[in-house]
Amino acid sequence: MMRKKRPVWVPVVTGLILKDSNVLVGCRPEDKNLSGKWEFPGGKIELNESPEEALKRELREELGIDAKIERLKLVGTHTYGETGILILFYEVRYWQGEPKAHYHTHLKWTSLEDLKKLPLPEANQKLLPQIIEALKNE
Ligand code: DGT
Repeated sequence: MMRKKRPVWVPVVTGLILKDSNVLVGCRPEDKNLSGKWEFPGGKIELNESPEEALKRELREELGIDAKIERLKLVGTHTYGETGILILFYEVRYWQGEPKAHYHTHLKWTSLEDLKKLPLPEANQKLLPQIIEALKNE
């Protein structure tokens, strides 16, 4: 009997890092999938990590900051080919250190208006109205 293939889901955490009314985005490096797209810093949750621990680690590795991970603002799903991603967006308003591009090619602080004009990963593009709504209420 044919068995149905088990779907593959990848859990991803990202930070909505806020300063005044701007949010921090980073441009994905050349050698990665989705290169040249502007994303919210973050990455995959490793085994034995809580989502908050994973995001704290990613923000340390990618930006060199020690961040306080606050509320879960939004959760979304997206499918890239055969793989599903479950993406969790956390609010980050406080951190120590100055964000530096250790992983991304560039970082920038962008207004919600300008966020709409940037090339974003499909998963973010799709959720943009909800992301903007979540950030507006800050
Ligand atoms: P790797 O090299 O296997 O660790 O994977 P990367 O570096 O391509 O991906 P990583 O660790 O940033 O994982 C995030 C995955 O989620 C990646 O496939 C891209 C996708 N993604 C979609 N939207 C976003 C976003 O806003 N931020 C981040 N960090 N990833 C996003």
